[in-house]
Amino acid sequence: PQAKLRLDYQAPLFAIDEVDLVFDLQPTATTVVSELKVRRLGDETTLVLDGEQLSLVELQLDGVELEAKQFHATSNKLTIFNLPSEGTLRVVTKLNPLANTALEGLYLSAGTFCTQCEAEGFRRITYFLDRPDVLSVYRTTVIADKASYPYLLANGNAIAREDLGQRHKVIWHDPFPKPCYLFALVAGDFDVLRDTFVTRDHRTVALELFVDKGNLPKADYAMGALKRAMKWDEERFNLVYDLDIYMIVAVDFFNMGAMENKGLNIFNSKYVLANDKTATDQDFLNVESVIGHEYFHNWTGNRITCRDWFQLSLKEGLTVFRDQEFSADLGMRSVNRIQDARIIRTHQFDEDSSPMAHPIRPDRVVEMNNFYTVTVYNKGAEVIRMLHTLLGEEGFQRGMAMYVERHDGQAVTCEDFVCAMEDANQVDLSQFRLWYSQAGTPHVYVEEHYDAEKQCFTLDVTQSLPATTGQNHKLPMHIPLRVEFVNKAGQPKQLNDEQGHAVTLLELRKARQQFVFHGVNEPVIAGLLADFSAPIRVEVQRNEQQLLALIAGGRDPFLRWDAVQTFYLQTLKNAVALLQTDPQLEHQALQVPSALIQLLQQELERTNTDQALLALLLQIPNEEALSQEYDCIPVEAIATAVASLRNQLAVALQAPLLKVIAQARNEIQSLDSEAIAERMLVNTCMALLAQLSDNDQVNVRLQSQFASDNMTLKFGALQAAVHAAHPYAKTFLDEFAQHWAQDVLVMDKWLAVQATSPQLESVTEIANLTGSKYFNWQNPNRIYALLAAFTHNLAALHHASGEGYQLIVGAIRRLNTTNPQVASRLLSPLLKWRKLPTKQQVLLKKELISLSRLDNLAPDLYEKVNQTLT
Ligand code: BAL
Ligand code: ZN
Repeated sequence: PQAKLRLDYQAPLFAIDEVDLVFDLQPTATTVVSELKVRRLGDETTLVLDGEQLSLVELQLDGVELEAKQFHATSNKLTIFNLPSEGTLRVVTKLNPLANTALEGLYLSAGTFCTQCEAEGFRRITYFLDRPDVLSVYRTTVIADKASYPYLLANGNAIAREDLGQRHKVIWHDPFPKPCYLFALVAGDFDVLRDTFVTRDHRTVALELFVDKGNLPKADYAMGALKRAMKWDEERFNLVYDLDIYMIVAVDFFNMGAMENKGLNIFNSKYVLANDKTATDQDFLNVESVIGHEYFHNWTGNRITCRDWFQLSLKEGLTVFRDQEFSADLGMRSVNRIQDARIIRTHQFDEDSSPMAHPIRPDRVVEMNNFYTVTVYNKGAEVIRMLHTLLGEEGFQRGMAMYVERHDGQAVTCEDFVCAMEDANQVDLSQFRLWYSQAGTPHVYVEEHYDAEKQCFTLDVTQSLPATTGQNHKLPMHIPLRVEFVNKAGQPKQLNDEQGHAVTLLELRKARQQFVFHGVNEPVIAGLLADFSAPIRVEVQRNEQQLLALIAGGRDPFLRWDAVQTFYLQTLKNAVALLQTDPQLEHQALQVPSALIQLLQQELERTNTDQALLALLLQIPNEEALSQEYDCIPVEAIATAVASLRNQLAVALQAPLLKVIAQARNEIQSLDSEAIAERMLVNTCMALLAQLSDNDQVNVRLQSQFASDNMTLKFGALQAAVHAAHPYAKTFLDEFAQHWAQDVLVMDKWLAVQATSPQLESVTEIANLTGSKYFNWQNPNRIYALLAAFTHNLAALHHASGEGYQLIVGAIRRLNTTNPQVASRLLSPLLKWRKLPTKQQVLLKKELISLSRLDNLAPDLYEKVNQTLT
């Protein structure tokens, strides 16, 4: 496969102004008739259309069949010679949707016809200029059997319906020009939840939510979330919905989370279906954020789209930022912020240090599907957030308004976005643009000095950016560093600039920079990176007293949480160091500082603490997070150290942990922030306590929590028991399976809880689960729940037997031809083989080499394997 380069971009040579599609849907032989109004944009007369695995049935230009010498067709390309300046092409292709297991293009799964066209799936439906900068107005006719497919849907508004006897037909028209990746079609049988939304300009929009028969009771929450998102976007971003109808269809077989097709979103059912019997609080929050995300794309993605796929973060980074703000405005802002930071630190930093490291705007791509990454999405959102921090809400919204005014209806670049922000605010963002082009995680080293005589406090700041694949030399970045200060006694302290204003934001721009504060009458400690103001690593020496002062006096919740995390990490790293010198030490290697225990005790006893924040404070870094601290990952020592810390905290804190659980009010039906926070705390406490299986009080509590009707609590008890290898674990697992056997989404939790257990006894248990009736190799959700979850189980994946590698590489081989996109997601955690101990390196490299030699290796896998082995 050939790589494409960002800098090779060339504007399209032809426009396709109108597209008229007719789908005659049959499970194994669907006919697609496509009429394209094509217009030459320059002198070029040879038109090359993209295709993938297509078979051409008919080809006409302006009603006349083309002769053999006038075109050349392969399954992947259709070349037409001597095109006039304008003309109508009629292209007929035949597809087998039932055989389409890759779930890209048009496929039939679980009795539903469904499409997925982003990034390059439309070319699997018909020959086309499959690139996001070709915008067309679509008319789509769908014809199918009436009994099996009563609902025939496509983008835009339904403009005609016709009964054809056994079959029927619906014609849709979408007035907004769009790229083909936003095309969608669905045909199936559903229950429909209907509602309306009145826009602020008093238009009534019909809202329709399509779910599998019998699932209506699980659809209300998603509908509510959609209405909240529509209102929020009007109020906070001044963006109003444009069509008369907004449809969402939930399907069971879907590679991604959801897809923002114009007017017809297609969702993975796990981000729609939720009620309190089946969904955890986290599931509800995910539904709300994904519903919001896809809705927000209507402006940031659909009305203004990407010029080329290298610009993916233009719409994704911005839309993730928007969905994060939506969730924060409606829910628990500080908790969300900590969770966002955790994703960046654990997963995005990991990607940055892997052979697939790329900037948020990549320069080189073999398979576009490989770039729907935590870097493009989540780091992309952090880059937008930094702009927001630098410009403020008002300035940012001024920039947004200018971006929309300038580019509505266009396909544009990240550069266009930055220019709008710059022009609207009269600022120079030249250096800030490096966030789009330089890959990797900036390291910022800070030293503090206090001069009592001069009453002067100084921060010496050095930044560096490690080399990444293809980028050896980097320039200093423009980094917004939010700060606050405390004194040694743990009291907040205000430091002023020369004008007497409190300093809350430092802008780093140079490789070395000094910030000097005068009139500081006592030594202070800087809380650095408040609100996680940049996706960077900050390194500063902190002793116990300083950490305690920051925890006591910090006002920013992220800073307080981060100080506790540092405390945990220092403790764990000390233990790992001891274990590396003497592995026999086992659990005695870990000395939990008494100050840490005391601190947690105090937090548990404070009556006015935010319960969600307390829960986060009590969650120790997991094995994956700790592994980020090492260039060579000591797999076994990490697992031992983390297990030991968990255990010792449970022993030391058992009384206050039990008290918290006993005091819980258990308003199990409520989804307000307080009720969610309480359940978060109860589950966190139980996760620790479940390790004390000889404590009767714990066992009684564990059992009664598992008996709860609320899924958050029930699943919390199940996870606590399984992950602690509590004697109840097996009974709970059996009971859970018996009760929920019919609900695949609930059973995904059952698969995942086993795959992620730090106490997993052998990889064979997971291998055996691939043979259970709850698993299905055709369904991405099952594969993510069991196998992708397993790839994040550090100790099990990297077990020295190599069985973890065999399991995952075996799965990748199997999926290579059936669903390469899913296969490729399983591969990512294996790319960091060079950071493993020698024994694991040898085993994993062998598996990767054998994978690289596979016949028909999909481009998705080729790109990653090649990158990691060279
Ligand atoms: N555009 C792909 C799915 C999403 O990010 O919304
Ligand atoms: Zn998106």
